[in-house]
Formats: sequence, structure tokens, C-alpha cells
Amino acid sequence: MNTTETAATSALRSIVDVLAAAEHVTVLCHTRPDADTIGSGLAIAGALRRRGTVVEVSFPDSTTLPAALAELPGADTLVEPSEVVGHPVVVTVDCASIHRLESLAAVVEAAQSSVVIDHHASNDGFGTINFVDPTADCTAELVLEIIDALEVPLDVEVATCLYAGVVTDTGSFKWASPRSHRIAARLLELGVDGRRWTRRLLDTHRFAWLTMVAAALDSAELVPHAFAGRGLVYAVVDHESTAALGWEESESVVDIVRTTSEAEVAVVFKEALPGQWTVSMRAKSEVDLVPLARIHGGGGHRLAAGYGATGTATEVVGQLLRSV
Ligand SMILES: [Mn+2]
Repeated sequence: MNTTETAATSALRSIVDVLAAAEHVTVLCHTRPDADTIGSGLAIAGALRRRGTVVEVSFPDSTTLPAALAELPGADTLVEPSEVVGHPVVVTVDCASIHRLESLAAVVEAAQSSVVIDHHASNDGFGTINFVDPTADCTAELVLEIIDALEVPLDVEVATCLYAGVVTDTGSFKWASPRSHRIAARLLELGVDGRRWTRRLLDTHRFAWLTMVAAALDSAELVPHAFAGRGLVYAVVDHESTAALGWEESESVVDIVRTTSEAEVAVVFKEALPGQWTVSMRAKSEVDLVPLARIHGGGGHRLAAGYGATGTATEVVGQLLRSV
């Protein structure tokens, strides 16, 4: 190895060697799947299949696939976790920790080579080869790097899956890096329908979503003294609201709550099952949320992190307030 070669470059080289040699590959996406994990998983699978590799793609079965993601090219090839064979080469996409794979973690542990492709700063590198780059806006960007290194030409289906990850993880390019813009241009030039997919993935909700948002905003509280006076705003989405809609419909609430000018940090408590909460946190620029998420057993990015909690709404809100 060249001494100037970075860890990421060396990981990329190892991944290309492993994937190029593998005849069968298992690709795993994280629980409560988003467009970046499913898009990345379907994209790497599509590219490997073009090389003649047999690929299975799956995600944990404790959650359902959001309807919009089921429309991505290749989503019909996703297999149930109970049907996963578990090949000697396993690739995980966008999984910050092995726990995000729930029961499928065993498939990673049993693999000869486990390839971790991710952009979460909190990723501790649970694979035998770890391609983790927190400077990447999305995992799809890293998958594209691998596809290019494998010298597989992009088709519009794979490009669409990659675009899904780029457009959602950059919040419709609101915080996209120059690199993401360049990638998006390349994908659009290949024929991806950016307008259609942006609307489908980010701007389409059932009517009942409006009622859920109304209740969530009605619950919002501002805590000006939190985070050394930088301010916290939080809102609660209870199980009654999420049960009618599907868990993924509550994901966008934090994007409304975080527009509050008096708060550096926004938090939304979402009750996935009675007494079981997913806590989504967003910071504007000054607060690093990763240590806070870790205190509560979670992880994520500096400005976007989360964790799970159990208890009543008052209890889980109180746990957070005591830690900020
Ligand atoms: Mn991601």
C-alpha cells in the first residue's frame, strides 16, 4: 500500500476485489428503511447483476417498506428476511450500526466478508471491510463510487435508485455538497425523472398526514434555555397518529418543527408502537448531536441523529430534557 493512500481508498480497492470475485452477494438495508438505504441497496444489486452476480437484497421485517420506495426500479426483487440465504459476501448499506439490521445482524456475523458502506459519523466499522465516509451526503454517493470502480456502466434504473438517495439525504439539495450536485447532474443526464421522484419521495402525503401534522404542531414546546441558551423545540407524535398512517409518514414532521428560528435544536418524539419511541433530532449548525444520541443509545450525523426510547410521552421527553 502506498503511504499516501487513505483508508477509504484502500477500503474501496478491497471492496472492488471482493465484489468482482463473488458469484453470490447478499445486500442488507436498515430497519425503518429510507430512500438512501433502499436506493443504495437496489443500485449496488442492479450493478452487480449486470456483471452476472446473483444478488439478494433485504431489510429487517419489523417495519414495512414505504409505498414510494416500493416503486423504485428493482424493489420487486427485495426478499423477505426469512428467505435470506446469507451468502459468504454480505454488503450493508447506510447502516450506522449492526443493530439497525435487527435479526439480519446474524447474516453479517456469519459472512466471510462483510462490506459496510455508510456515511454516518457514528459508524464504528462493524464489517471486515468498512467504506465509511462521513463527508459524503448520502450512502448512494459511495455506492456510485464502487459501481464506477467496478466499471459497470450506469443504466437509468440504477441511476434512479441512486438519485433517490441523493435527493432525500440532501433534503432536495438544500444542504447538498458540490459533489452531490455533480452526481445529480450525471444521473439526470442519464434520463432519471428528477421532478417525478422528488415529488414522489418528498412531497406526497395522504390527506390524513395533514391531521397528524396539525396534532404534532399543536404539541410543540419551545425550551429557550436548553443547549446553553441556543434553544430547543420539540413535538410529540403519538401512536394514535402514526398507526393510521404508517411510520414513515411521521418522518417529515421534524423538517417542519426545525424551521423554528428560536431553537438551534429540534426534536420529534414518534411513538412507533405503544410506549416505544423513535426520537429524531436535528441541529442547525452549532450543536453536535452525535454525543447526545449516544448518551441515549443511538447515533447518526452531527446535525441529524436519533435514538430509541421506551415509556410514556412525559417520561421520554423528560429523559431528553434532563440531558440537555
Ligand atoms: Mn443515508
